[in-house]
Amino acid sequence: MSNILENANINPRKIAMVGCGFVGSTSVYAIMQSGIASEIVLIDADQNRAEGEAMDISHAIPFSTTQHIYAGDYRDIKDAALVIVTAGAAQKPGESRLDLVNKNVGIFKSIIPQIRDSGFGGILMIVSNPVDILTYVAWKISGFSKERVIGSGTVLDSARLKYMLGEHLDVDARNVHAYVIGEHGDSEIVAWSSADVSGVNVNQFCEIRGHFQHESSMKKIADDVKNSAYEIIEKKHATYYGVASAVRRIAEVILKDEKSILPVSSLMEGEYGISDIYLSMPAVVTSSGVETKVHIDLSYEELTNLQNSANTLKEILGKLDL
Ligand code: 6V0
Repeated sequence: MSNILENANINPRKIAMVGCGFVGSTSVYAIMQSGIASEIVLIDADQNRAEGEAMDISHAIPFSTTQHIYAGDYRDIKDAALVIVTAGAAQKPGESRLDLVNKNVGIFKSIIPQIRDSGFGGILMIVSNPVDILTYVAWKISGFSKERVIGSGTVLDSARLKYMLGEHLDVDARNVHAYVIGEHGDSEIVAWSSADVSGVNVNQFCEIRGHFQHESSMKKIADDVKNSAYEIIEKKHATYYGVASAVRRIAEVILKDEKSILPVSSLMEGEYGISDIYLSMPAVVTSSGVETKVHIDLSYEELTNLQNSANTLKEILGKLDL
């Protein structure tokens, strides 16, 4: 696959953020601190918000590396390597991600044509919820190739899983290799059968650390991962630090062409018997977007749950007027 970001019309270190609320602004802050971008443009329906966030974040530049951060509009994204969309309504306490669908599809019908018509040629990353549905909507409306349109998917959920497993096993979370796959939402699945800690099967590692109640522990950890957004929203009305770090990591992999494996949301084309829907499964991510899906072995129960997750999303997609 040719490297999209080698196109002479693209600045390979330029990022645009569409939506500068909690998630957008925190993600820009995380990206600014990492120093991976040389230019970040902030776009929001509330121009004052974009200007205020750009000013505030710019004042931290002397503590990072030189970069240009400013509020702009869709004319500024033509040469961006990466456009990230976090615009839209967020969950209120008690609301599921899927409850947001109609509001945010309406917002996407206004945003995505403007991104397409700007002449933008880079990678489009969707973060707004329900992320799998909205990534599919963005792909359809934009007409971009499937590789160029990705969702942040279960990168955040997988980080939550690694963190919680790390705590449970009293081991560095970076040595835990485990994925949440499927929908970023209520039907997500922990792929336990492929989970390991530095090459040691997760159940074996649990026993090394003195834990023997595998079934109840796995159920509790999977439930805690799934419910953590609800709990955080109940307590502080939004979640943004975790997702901003996930967005920063995906952006870094794309801009640096790292070829890292991340569970981003990508178009399913027959994998596990699922097609024509965006879902998360591990994939090799490069500066051209999703390059190769990484097929992990699933148990019968995990596979059935993944197919049910796909059916839930397909039902919702079927009701949308695209
Ligand atoms: P927020 O703080 O309300 O920010 C949303 C921003 O979008 C506001 O600044 C709005 O002005 C702006 N906006 C609305 N309509 C438009 C438009 N047409 N064009 C440009 N800007 C617009 O919400 P928050 O930042 O908390 O959440 C944003 C989205 O991210 C929501 O859909 C969340 O559900 C979603 N999240 C996704 C996560 C993930 O892992 N994928 C995690 C957390 C939140």
